[in-house]
Amino acid sequence: MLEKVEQLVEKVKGFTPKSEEELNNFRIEYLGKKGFLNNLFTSFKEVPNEQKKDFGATINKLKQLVQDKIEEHKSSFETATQSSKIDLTKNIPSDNLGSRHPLSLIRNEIVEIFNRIGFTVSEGPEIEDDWHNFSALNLPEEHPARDMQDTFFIQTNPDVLLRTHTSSVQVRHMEGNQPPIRTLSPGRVYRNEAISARAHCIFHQVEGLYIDENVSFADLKQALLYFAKEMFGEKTKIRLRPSYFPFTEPSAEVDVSCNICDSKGCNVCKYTGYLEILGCGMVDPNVLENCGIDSKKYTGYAFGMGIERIAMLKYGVKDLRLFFENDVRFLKQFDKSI
Ligand code: 2NL
Repeated sequence: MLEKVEQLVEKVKGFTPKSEEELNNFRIEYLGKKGFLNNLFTSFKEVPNEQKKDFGATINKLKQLVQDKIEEHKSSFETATQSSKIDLTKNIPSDNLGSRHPLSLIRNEIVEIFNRIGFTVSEGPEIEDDWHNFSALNLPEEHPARDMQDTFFIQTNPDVLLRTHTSSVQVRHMEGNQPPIRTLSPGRVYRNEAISARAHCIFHQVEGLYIDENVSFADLKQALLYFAKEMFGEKTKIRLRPSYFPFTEPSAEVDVSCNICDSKGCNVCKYTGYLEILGCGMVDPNVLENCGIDSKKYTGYAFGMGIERIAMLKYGVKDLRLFFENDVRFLKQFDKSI
């Protein structure tokens, strides 16, 4: 009899359930009403008195072992069943996801539009030297943009500054590549300006540059008309006004028809029917020569626009400072894709 109980002890020790069901059967087999332990306790009466002590101790040991076994494996099956209940294909709630910044959305849109006519993005440093930011671009020594008042210089070295436009990236691109060149340089730029609803000391630009043989002002106009229609709608018209930039000749400022009032005049376009969106021109031959490009063989056009300005027009944002405050209630209104 005692031998039989000891055999059961060994059996329990070696038992490892592979499933919850197996563990459950094990529990019933040992601890159930008609299980081994109940039967053993019943037959306890029949055990001779001198063996009762050993017999009792062994049954108790067996019972303890069975309970420990159940306890040990119960928890592992519980966690397994819990994780198998998690639906890994289920969509997670989207409420706490971030959204793309409106300036990034506009930049991406501009980049995509120009990608479609062969422009590719080039990038460059935000900390620049005088050559790439000013001299190569035909900016004369006495030009106000070079003034301490307008440019952030790093420490006291006048040759280390924060770029005031992304033209510096295009200068670098021309220095390293020969035409045909079709490049787009989006990026952050810095100007020492008082912060207001219309100006900020940090803002964002996209500049474009196209250089090849026989590039004309008509090519520029056509590319910008295509851009305006893609960005503001098929019905959009453009208007070019003569202007001046040190790095282009001739130069122009470009307006798009106001699609809020259908060019009839409203407070957004200040009753002019048009909104200014960018500056452009034919690259000055001096700039081409400064960058190692033969100005007798090649001509090119360039343009530059402020991303904040386009975003304000497109989204009807009245104060530019909102783009820099990163208030999620503001930011969440723009990106509907995530
Ligand atoms: C504006 C006007 C402009 C350019 C940028 C450029 C670049 C090179 C050579 C010549 Cl490398 N021009 N860029 C030309 C005309 C206007 O930007 O209002 N930007 C916000």
